[in-house]
Amino acid sequence: MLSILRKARLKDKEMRILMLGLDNAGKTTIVKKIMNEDVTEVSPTLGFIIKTIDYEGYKLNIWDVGGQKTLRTYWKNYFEKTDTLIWVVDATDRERLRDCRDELKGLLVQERLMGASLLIFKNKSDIEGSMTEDEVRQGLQLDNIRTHKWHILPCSAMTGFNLQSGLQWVVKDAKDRLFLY
Ligand SMILES: Nc1nc2c(ncn2[C@@H]2O[C@H](COP(=O)(O)OP(=O)(O)O)[C@@H](O)[C@H]2O)c(=O)[nH]1
Ligand SMILES: [Mg+2]
Repeated sequence: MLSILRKARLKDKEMRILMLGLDNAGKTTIVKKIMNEDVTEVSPTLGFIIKTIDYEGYKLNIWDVGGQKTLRTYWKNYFEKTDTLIWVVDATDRERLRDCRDELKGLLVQERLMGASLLIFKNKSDIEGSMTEDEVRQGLQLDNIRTHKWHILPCSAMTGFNLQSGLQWVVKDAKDRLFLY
């Protein structure tokens, strides 16, 4: 049933994208940069922000939800009908990579996220000495993921590097799924 509804919405070219990650990963900055907004002043997200982006004829509704530890218990309120989960990783935050992995693992067992594809943004790639794609891939144990179609992309919310490629993957994946079901 859910997958039928999902497909109906994909046919309407409307997608629900849930952007999650630890606090300070750069989620809000990514959304702002995509929207061409000023990224010099971003304050921590306490609740959530929804932004709609028109991309290649698709209407992408992006839910940017606060990632502080105290807010993570509320993430579950946003799972329903998610087409794509964008997991944002701060590539400079080696100390919390394990925490980051555990939170992601916790999401991937959620029944209501089962049909969603997963895009991992390795953000802050503009910062020298930040983790490589391999480090993040291994740290998050991405190769063990069997439940979701996933893809990792290095990006920078500051320079805008690869943000469009990320959206491109999201939309391409949605198109592919229309043929799969
Ligand atoms: N250098 C650099 N800094 C970033 C990048 N993305 C975010 N930041 C900074 O990281 C901090 C947290 O960003 P924010 O978007 O609030 O993270 P959120 O908690 O995940 O929404 C801010 O000071 C941003 O300016 C990036 O790609 N490169
Ligand atoms: Mg935020």
